Amino acid sequence: MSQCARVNSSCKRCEGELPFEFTMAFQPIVDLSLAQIVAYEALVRGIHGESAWSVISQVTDDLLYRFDQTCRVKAIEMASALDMQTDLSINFLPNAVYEPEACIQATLEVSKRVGWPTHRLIFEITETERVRDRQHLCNIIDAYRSMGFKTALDDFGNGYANLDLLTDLTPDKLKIDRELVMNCDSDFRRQALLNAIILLAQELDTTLIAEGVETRAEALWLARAGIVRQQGFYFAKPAINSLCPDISPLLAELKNEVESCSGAVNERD
Ligand SMILES: [Ca+2]
Repeated sequence: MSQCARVNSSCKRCEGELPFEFTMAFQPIVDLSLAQIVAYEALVRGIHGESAWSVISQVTDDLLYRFDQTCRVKAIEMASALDMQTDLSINFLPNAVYEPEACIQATLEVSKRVGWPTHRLIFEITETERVRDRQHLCNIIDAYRSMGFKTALDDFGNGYANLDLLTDLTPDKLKIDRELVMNCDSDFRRQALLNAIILLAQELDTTLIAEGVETRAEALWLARAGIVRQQGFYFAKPAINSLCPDISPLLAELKNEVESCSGAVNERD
């Protein structure tokens, strides 16, 4: 698993042209306690705005490493060109990394070239259900942390339980899947689960991010429960090769609404 194909500083697994083109869209992650955008997630898209799937379906096993590397480089180059001032969150497939130290070289090189500080990079660990070698994943996370990157566990609570990964891993952030977020303002079962996850995150000292927030009611319930970092269509859709329009009035309004409600609760106490 750990044999790197890098020979004389080039890697035959991950270097070379891909036989298809793609671009990146960026979707903001907001913090409602700050009323600010704190990060953008880079999402793969076709060059004419086609879905992520239309691109990813062309990635054969042979191209996996090259594709993963190209995504990182493209995301950092584009974020820099757009003058993004926040963190940048990049999805990564643990199975596309052989040797963390070697496979990160292209990322480090492009970060240096465009002047993107490594502490402003977050790697979202996706498709954890396909990770067969748990130790390999732990090694990647440890190596990334020692290099100054932040890590997030993606799609938490969806389908394959990745709850058990937390026995071995401590990511900086947990991204709660839309599956748990939808209708959280009115669904008491989801509220019970989310409240349990909030306690878990406090114990493990990890930051929660709710994904797939689509309504104001969901955003407010989550923020009042303590999940102030959120992402979803309610705030902004992913924008191809651009940052989202100014949403600061919306964020300020939500912050006020959350705070006025907490004040009311405190007064009752
Ligand atoms: Ca993600």
